[in-house]
Amino acid sequence: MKIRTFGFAALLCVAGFAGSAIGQDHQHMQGMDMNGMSMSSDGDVVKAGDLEVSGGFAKAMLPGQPVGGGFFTVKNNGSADDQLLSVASPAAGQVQIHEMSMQGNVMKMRELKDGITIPAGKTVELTPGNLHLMFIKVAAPFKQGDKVPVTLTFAKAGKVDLVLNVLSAQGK
Ligand SMILES: [Cu+2]
Repeated sequence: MKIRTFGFAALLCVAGFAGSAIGQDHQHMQGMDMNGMSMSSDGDVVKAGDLEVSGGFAKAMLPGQPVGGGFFTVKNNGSADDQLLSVASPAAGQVQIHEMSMQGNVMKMRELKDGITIPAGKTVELTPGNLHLMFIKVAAPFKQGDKVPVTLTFAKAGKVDLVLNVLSAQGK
C-alpha cells in the first residue's frame, strides 16, 4: 500500500496509523481500570437530545508516535440530521476530525473541516481506517488503561462529554 501525504496533519496521521499497525501490546496488559473508575472497555453510553454516543475508545500510542486516534459511535434517534462540528480534549492541544479512505490503491487522509453529518435515524461509526479523531500535541502519550476525556460539539445536540478508554495499540 502506498501512502500519500497531504501537508502536516496528514503526515502526522500517517505516522500514527503506521505506528499502530506494527505495535505490540505486551505492556499494560492488566491495566484496565487504573483510575479506579468502573467503566467497561466499550465505554459509556451518553445521551444528549436525540443522540446516543457509545463505544468510545482510543488507541495506545507507541514510543515516538506523535498523534493518537480516537473512535466512537453516534446514533441519531431524531427526525433531523445533526452535525459533529468540533472536538476538544484536555489531553491534547488540538483534536481534528479526519477521514481515511482508499482511493484506488492509495490510502488518503484528510481533515473534515465541516465535521461529520449524523443523518436522522442513522448510526455513524468512527473506526480505525475510516472516520476518526486525531489527537495532536498530546500532553502525554496514551497508555492502555488510560481515560481520555473529550467534549464533542454538535450543531443541534450541543456539547457532549465522553470518555474514551485507551485500548491497546491495535485497538483491542
Ligand atoms: Cu487522522
